[in-house]
Amino acid sequence: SAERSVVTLLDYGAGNVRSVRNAIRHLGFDIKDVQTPQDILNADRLIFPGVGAFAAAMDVLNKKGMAEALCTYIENDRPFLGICLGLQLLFESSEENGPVNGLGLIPGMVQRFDSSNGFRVPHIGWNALQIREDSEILEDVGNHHVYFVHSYRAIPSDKNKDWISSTSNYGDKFIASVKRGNVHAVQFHPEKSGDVGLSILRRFLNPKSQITKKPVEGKASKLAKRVIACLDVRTNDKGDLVVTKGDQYDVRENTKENEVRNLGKPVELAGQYYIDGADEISFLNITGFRDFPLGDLPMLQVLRYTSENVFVPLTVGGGIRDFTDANGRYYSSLEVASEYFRSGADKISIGSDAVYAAEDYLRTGVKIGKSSLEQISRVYGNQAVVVSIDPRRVYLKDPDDVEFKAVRVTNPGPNGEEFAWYQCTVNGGREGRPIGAYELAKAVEELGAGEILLNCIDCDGQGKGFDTDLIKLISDAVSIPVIASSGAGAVEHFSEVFRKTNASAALAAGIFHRKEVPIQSVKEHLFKEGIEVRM
Ligand code: 1PR
Repeated sequence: SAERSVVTLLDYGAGNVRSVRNAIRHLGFDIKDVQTPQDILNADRLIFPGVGAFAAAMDVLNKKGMAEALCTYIENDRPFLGICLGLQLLFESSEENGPVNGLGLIPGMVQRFDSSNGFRVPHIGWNALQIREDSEILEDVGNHHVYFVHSYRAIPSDKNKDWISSTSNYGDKFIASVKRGNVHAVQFHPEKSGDVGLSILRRFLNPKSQITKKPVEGKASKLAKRVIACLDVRTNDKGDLVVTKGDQYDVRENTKENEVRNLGKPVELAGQYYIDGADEISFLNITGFRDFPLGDLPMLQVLRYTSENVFVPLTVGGGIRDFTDANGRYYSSLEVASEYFRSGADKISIGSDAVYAAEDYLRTGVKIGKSSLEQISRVYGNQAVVVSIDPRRVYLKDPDDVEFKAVRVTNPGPNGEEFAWYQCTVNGGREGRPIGAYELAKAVEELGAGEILLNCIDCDGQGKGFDTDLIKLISDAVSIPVIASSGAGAVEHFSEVFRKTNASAALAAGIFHRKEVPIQSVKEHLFKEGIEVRM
């Protein structure tokens, strides 16, 4: 067979570029890694997926002599594709921990999104583009959405307008991609944008496949509401890793044997949900709190295999905390998270350990910086850290009966109680803690969480709809995205949660596993209801 073509990848080791590698390989290309500045100059085709913080990236590029090589390569109009920070670094400067100078090839400063007008930062999710003519690699995008995750962006101006190949809207209009000659860069993640993203990469890798088609003149776009498929994963009694699903967190069958409910194989199901149009996939290692996850190699394998064929964001949670094993070897939560990232996760999700961190923070008023949440968010950025909240509803006659934030509930409690507070739990709902979901959400936002996965034990597996009282409470309290979870039973539950609350995404498990409601039907329903979704 013909030799596979080679693409050069600039990975300066500051973070996870596994998904870019997977996408390149999936498209049939081999990867040559840049080791020296000369490798940049010798490249036929260079992909630069920037990760981490702007200043740190510039530092590495300067120290390794790669900044100059990159400028020369780009100024010589050699085929280049920058991704995310790989676009931002082309600009003159960034205000991220700065101002810090960039490569200075494109006029303008990269600035933080303005969150003052209610737009949540980071900008996480699927947005459509307004594409200019001659964008070449964006030809197939049309009105499709692509996946963004960033807190900083460059703004179009007279000085940089010749570079702009597409813009998008989030609060204001920002630069979604640039192009000049053979040089391209995109703010979004083609490697996480499903088929549309793969086609962008394919066009860059295979310029011969380019036919100059007129791009669709897009309209101003809104961030799409995401539909997430969640796989609760654990080892069953036979020792196999299975997708399971609880009823109010109880995952054992109601039989004499009491076996763990088995709804399928994790890699297969995740692959199916990707094909079915899930905007994101979450794996929760639900016994991670007691079984050390790095001992749980099958879970890491699940991530590795899944990320080879699934090109939407993957989140993994369960067991992220400091741990000392039976031999006395100590593992930091950061090591656990790093292993998850290396195996293909885009985000990690922290449950129990975030509750303890929030309790400490609220008690002392001091951010120690040592919690798993703070450490992982410092190293990987807050967009990579989700906090999973597992609250249980506690009804109240009088909201002043507790020191925690209570709400008036839509459906009164068993004794006619009109109020409730939402008590956080740890260890898969087994232990209630002295902190409410509201207090926890606000604390973890301050500690560096980039997103909240909001479950509700009472609703889990019931199919009666999301707890919109809870979701409204939390999504109004924080300015990071909130994922509504637990209780979806019909397509109408999704439109209801988006209409009644400020949730950015809705997650479901049971209805997808049992094939009661396909993801596509959820999307079609939302679309019909006038809610922006990725089709
Ligand atoms: O505490 O950091 O080790 O994280 C443990 C993680 O595992 C947490 O994210 C916690 O939510 C999750 N978890 C622990 N035990 C269970 C259980 O079910 N016994 N699952 C569990 C949480 C909730 C959702 C579920 C939605 C939607 N499951 O993941 O998918 O409720 O379900 P539905 O659509 O069927 O209603 P740590």
